[in-house]
Amino acid sequence: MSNGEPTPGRDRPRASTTLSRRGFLGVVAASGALTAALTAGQTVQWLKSTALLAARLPGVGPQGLPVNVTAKAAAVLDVAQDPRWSLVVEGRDAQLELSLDDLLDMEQHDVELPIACVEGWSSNASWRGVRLKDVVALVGDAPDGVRVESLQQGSRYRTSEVDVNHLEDDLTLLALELNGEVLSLDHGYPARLISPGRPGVMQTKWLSSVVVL
Ligand SMILES: Nc1nc2c(c(=O)[nH]1)N[C@H]1C(S)=C(S)[C@@H](COP(=O)(O)O)O[C@H]1N2
Ligand SMILES: [Mo]
Repeated sequence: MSNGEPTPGRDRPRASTTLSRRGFLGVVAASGALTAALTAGQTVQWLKSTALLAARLPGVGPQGLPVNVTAKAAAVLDVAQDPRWSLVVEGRDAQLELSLDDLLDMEQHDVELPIACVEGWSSNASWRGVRLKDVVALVGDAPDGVRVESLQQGSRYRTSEVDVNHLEDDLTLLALELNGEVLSLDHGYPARLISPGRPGVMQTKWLSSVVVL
C-alpha cells in the first residue's frame, strides 16, 4: 500500500486492526503528554503527585516554588533577618545603603517570571519589587552592567553579573515579594534578583550589595 498502512488480512476482521492501532495511538498520546509535562513549566506540583517521578524532583517549597538551597543550608538565617540589614549600592564614585524601608518606598513593579534550574525543573512565579535599574540610577552611573552579591559566604552561587541588557530591562527586579507575600527566607529574603532569560543559578538570593561594573 502506498500509504504504508498495514493491510488487514482477508481472514482478519477489520475491527481488530483498528483497535490495535487505537491502542498504539493511545500509548503515543500518553508518552507525548508526559514529555510535554516534563518540559513545561508550572508542572512541578503535578509531578510531585506522581510517585514514579517524585524522587527526582525538588520539594515544592514555601510560596509554591521549589527551593534549591534553603536559608539554613546557606547559613544566612541570622544575617538575612537582621533588622539592620541594608543593601549596599556601590557606584564608581558614590556608595549608598538602602534599608528595606527605603526599597519599599521606591516604585514597586510586578513581573511574572520563571525560575529555571539546570537540575531539571522550572516554575513560574509572580514577583514584586524594585527595578534594578532604578536602584543603580541612585548612584548616578551609566554602567556596563552590575554584579550582585549575596549575604551567603563560601558558595560559587553567591554572586552573579547582570549585563547591561538585562540591567536595562524593565522586568529585572530586586524582588521583595513572591506570589503575593513577603519573600520567604528560603526564596531569598530580604531581596533577591529576578531577571528574564537567565538560568536559575544567576537569580541570586539574599542580596547584600549591587556593584556597578
Ligand atoms: N545566594 C544564592 N543564590 C542562589 C542560589 C544559591 O545557592 N545561593 N541558588 C541558585 C539556583 S541554582 C537556583 S535554581 C535558584 C533557586 O531559587 P529558589 O530556591 O528561590 O527557587 O536560586 C539561585 N540563587
Ligand atoms: Mo539551580
